[in-house]
Amino acid sequence: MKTLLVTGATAGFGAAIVERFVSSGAWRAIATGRRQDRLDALADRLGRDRVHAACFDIRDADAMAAALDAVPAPFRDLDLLVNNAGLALGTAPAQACDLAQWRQMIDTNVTALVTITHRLLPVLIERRGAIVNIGSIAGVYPYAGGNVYGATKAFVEQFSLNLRSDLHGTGVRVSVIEPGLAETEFTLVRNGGDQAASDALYAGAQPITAADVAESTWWIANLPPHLNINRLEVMPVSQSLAGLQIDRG
Ligand code: NDP
Ligand code: 8X3
Repeated sequence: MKTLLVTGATAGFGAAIVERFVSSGAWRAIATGRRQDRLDALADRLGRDRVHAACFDIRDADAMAAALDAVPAPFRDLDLLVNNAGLALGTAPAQACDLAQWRQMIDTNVTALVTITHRLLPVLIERRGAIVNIGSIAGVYPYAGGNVYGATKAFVEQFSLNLRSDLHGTGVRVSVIEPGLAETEFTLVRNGGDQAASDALYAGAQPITAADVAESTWWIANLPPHLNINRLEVMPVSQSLAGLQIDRG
């Protein structure tokens, strides 16, 4: 049996990834996030012998280290790290943004991601494992209101590609998945809990589902070991790119 660790497994992509892998019967999972009740529900549903719940705020490096030190033996031989925990806060133009929200996105999407990766690289190298980072189309294509969120995801893309170079010869695979419009709690969080705004964004759009991202992750992780997906960009059919803007004022 193989083991994966999924950050941000209390909702959205992360919960679906844990479900997809553990339900296969071939994987056990360490599931992380801040909401203990949701981690408990996931572990109870899929089996405590198959899901280890590790509750911590990923921005708190000491709490992260303590939680990883406390992982029980069967879950310690890590084969796959899925760096998924992350968030966007706000859609205002840069000049109207709250600096605290910018810092929270950087602390979560960038600093915490590199901290947990740094901590787990030795075991991943030892086991010739894999890393799947969840980036975003927002890290590739700019849009108004994307400012720091998009920049954090651009970091995730380049960090993933650079990790591949550094891990050359170790057998460790590194991939970044870059989804477009996907219905999870993402927009609820981004808009400060405004469910109507979230519903309005996804209405009629047939967005990507969490299960779709879980399936992409499963595909990447289960390819023959001589193959590496460097970067996988996925959009719903309903979403495409539009042009540049010109100010004639
Ligand atoms: P959700 O809001 O549904 O899930 C986000 C997860 O991140 C939750 O489990 C949450 O756990 C966790 N998380 C956030 N902050 C912290 C923290 N400080 N400590 C620990 N865990 C944290 O969103 P998605 O599933 O959509 O997002 C998953 C990833 O996918 C993110 O990186 C996001 O940027 C990215 N993404 C999302 C897209 C979308 O349109 N939905 C598209 C492209 C990329 P908890 O709150 O319990 O701590
Ligand atoms: C989430 C996708 O387009 O809402 O990363 O920024 S988008």
